[in-house]
Amino acid sequence: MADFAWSLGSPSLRLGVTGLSRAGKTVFITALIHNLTHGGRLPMFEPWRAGRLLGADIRPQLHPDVPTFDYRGHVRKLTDARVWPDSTRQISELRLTIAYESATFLGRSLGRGKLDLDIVDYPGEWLLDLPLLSKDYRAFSSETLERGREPRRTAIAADWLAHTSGVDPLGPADDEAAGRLHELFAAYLGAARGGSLALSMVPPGRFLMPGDLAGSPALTFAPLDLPESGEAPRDSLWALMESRFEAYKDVVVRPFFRTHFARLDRQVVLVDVLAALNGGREALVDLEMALGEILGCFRPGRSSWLGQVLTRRIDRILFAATKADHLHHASHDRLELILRRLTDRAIARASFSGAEVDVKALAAVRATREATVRRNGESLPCILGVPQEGELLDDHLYDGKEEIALFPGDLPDNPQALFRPPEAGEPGFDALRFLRFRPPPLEVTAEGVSLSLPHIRLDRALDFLIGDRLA
Ligand SMILES: Nc1nc2c(ncn2[C@@H]2O[C@H](COP(=O)(O)OP(=O)(O)OP(=O)(O)O)[C@@H](O)[C@H]2O)c(=O)[nH]1
Ligand SMILES: [Mg+2]
Repeated sequence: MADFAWSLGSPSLRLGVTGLSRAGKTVFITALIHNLTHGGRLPMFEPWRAGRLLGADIRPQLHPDVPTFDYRGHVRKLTDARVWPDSTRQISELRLTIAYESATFLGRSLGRGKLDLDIVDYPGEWLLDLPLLSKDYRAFSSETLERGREPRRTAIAADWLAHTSGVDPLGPADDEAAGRLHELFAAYLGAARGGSLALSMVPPGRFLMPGDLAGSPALTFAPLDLPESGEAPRDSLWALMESRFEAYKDVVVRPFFRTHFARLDRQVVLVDVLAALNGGREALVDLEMALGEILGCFRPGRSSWLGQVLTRRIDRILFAATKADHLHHASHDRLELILRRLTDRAIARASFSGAEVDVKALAAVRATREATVRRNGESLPCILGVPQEGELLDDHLYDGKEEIALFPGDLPDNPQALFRPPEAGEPGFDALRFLRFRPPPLEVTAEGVSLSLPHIRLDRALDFLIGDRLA
């Protein structure tokens, strides 16, 4: 009923901005709003090119009990302090009302067109919980322990695994024991996500970003080494952990997805391919697995929980490799190819029936410029920018002030090469190095007007995601 009543208002479009943590969701949403409200340069966005875009305003969002996306705060940080927004800790929402002139005679005769664009921002870690919904505690435990025993994870998982193997699942339901196990497990997840490993498969997501639920029983569980068969005896540690795992799904995970994902019309899936490339082959394979599991949950129909909950059909999905400004534009096609390779299987398996799918490399905020540098008689396509304070390259620590020209390395023509060990003579991952740059200074015109945030292909993304709804 609510959905029906809602659809009676002015035309609206709910855009899902999906992505793992640090993929670039908050920056993407901020840049999108900034460009639409500040007359950004969007030549590949048809309504802009045709001069039909009349303006955009931020309006109160749909859910009165959800915080408003702190657009102004984020812009201030980006443009005044030239620092990126902090990692998102809670959900927020925003409605942007876009005014346009219709492209058709009939449309124009009906007056100005209006589209309400609803966007939600949330901590990317929470997305990792979607695949948990189809798993029971036994499956969660065995998968998680198995993953922890993989060679790349052994060093960081050692303490937690050693402690787990000394715990008897059939022992008494001891709250303190559960707490200790949880602590070690959460520390392991944090280490897998952070540091140089940059792994993606680190559920449950709220363990990394608990928000105000920190310390609650629903967030105080961990996997156990369970007997091959049988059920949890009453009052056992196993039963306690199992009930908390189920509570986590029921009271934490499902309500979030039901409220904020069920009505999506369009979706942009942001993927930080470059961070995975920095992390090496294992990080890339891990990212592929995480994307596969998550996208599988969007499969329409009865076979997945989310599929049953989706009340609208998502008819367009854009997969975007973010932060393309870390590369010279000559490499953007290759970046797109890698993303295609990363998501191909997931897209095929999820069979987004009928949805139009596109893949693009973009930068919501372009932090670099391009230059060609000659070195040893060779021309290298470089990028110019100010590395963030604390970035390290070849033992040089950057102070956040110095501008440099960087040749980040060549991406392979054939993305397949990244997913298997390199052959003789082939450059490995080590040849690639991406630094994080500070947001760019805003250009000011001779009249003293500051221009909107520069971007790469944000206009194409907009055209695909909402262009047809402004026709
Ligand atoms: N150069 C460049 N860096 C970007 C861009 N977008 C994001 N980044 C970098 O990526 C980081 C993460 O971006 P966010 O938008 O905060 O990522 P998020 O998906 O909201 O992350 P969570 O809130 O942790 O889920 C930023 O701090 C920037 O360092 C971009 O367009 N260009
Ligand atoms: Mg964020």
